[in-house]
Amino acid sequence: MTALIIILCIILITVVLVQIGKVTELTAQIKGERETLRESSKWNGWLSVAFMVVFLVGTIWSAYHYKNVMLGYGPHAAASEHGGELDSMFNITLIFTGIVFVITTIALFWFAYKYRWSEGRKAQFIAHDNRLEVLWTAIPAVVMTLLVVRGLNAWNTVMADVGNDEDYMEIEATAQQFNWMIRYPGPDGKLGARDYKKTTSGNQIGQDFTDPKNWDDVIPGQELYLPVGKKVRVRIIAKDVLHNFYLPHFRVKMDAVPGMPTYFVFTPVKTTAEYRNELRKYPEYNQPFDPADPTGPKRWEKFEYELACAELCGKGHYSMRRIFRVVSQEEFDAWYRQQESFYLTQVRGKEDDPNKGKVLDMEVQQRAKAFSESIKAAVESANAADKTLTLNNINFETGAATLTADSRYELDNLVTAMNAYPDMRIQIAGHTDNTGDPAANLTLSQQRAAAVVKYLTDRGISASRLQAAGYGDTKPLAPNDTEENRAKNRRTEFTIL
Ligand SMILES: [Cu+2]
Repeated sequence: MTALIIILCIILITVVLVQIGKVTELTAQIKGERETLRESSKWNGWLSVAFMVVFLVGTIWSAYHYKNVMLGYGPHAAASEHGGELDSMFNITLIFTGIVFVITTIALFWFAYKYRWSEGRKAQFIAHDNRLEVLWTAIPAVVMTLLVVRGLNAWNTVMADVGNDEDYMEIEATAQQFNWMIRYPGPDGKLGARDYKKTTSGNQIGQDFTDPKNWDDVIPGQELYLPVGKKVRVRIIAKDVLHNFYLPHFRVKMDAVPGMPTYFVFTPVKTTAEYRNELRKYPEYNQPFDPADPTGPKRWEKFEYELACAELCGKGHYSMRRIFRVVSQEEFDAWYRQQESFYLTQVRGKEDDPNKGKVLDMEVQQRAKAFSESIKAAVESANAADKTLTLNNINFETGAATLTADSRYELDNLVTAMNAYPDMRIQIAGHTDNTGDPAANLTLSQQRAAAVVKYLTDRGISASRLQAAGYGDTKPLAPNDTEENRAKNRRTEFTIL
């Protein structure tokens, strides 16, 4: 229906224009060609002047009207250390081009008016003028040189990479159709190696998990945090097509190119809360965020720093939006502590874990820490039930009392604890599940407890502080009805006496 109306309108307008043309022709015949020419030239001249005025006033008015929503003006001062430099460069360019814009606009339309057709006037023919040539070559050349030199200077400042001794945080942004995968280093502060050949559905950015630096790396969820005042280096990579890493409020913009890592270094200087407070001072941002809900939150309250893809990378391009929150170092640390290692939570122990069956240094450290904490709690507790602890990660060869090699980590933690608490005496207890002969289970559990005691005495712990006991299947923790429960019942415990 709308299309039909539009077509009808176009036809009608065409008919009207044709009719106007016919009327003009007719008047020209009546009044004479010369008179018509003078009339229409005068009209065109005045219309040019009117257009010039409306155009210039409109341009200047709209720039003024929208000044508080443009980056670099009003509340939108750059939120990064280098941003001000870029803003002032854009301003200088704007001043030069603005002057030229106003002069050429006035000249163009004024000349159209002044030199409109008039009886007997002839155009002057100038074949060549050296002075003019020099003028209009030299002025743009000088201005351009100034702008380019300033721009190069700014580029070198902004694109300077981090120095060796600088304190900075490195994160990584991998673009793909249509999302960003942002990776933070773990507590080691280093991002692990990647190899595109290792990319799988469970390892989207191709982390090489044989590299220990990868083990603690974090791939956070939707919310991303950055500490204010801390230098950030972003490694930027694309997996498929060209994307662009754009943080407009920080004046950070860099292509993400497949096969060619790029980077950007910047320091956020304004927290999200500070930016919101700045916006709050302007009427534009005191409008309701959702026009349908006039009593709801204001626009300034909902402000977030956003990461956008600034390259038209495909039909889902618009969805490549992420939120960065800039917060104080303390708030950042609190958020960072909650983040879990991608490797340990998603890959460790699974089919494609290249370290399957190995105990990692970081796990040894974590377990030692957890062990010393739980033993401290048990020693200090007045409750008898709290004095019995299960030795995790202790394994024996099937059906035998021989400790497997990877049991030593937990046993060494126990040795450390025995040395830390020289008065502590313990009983080691072996337990089995209910499969097999009960008498054999009992013997096996006794032998296994004895094997643990032997491990400890071999490392200098006095035998007088140790007892071994075997309970077979007589003290299950859970009914022996599932494999999971049976695994729970096969255990080695120790009780502080
Ligand atoms: Cu994109």
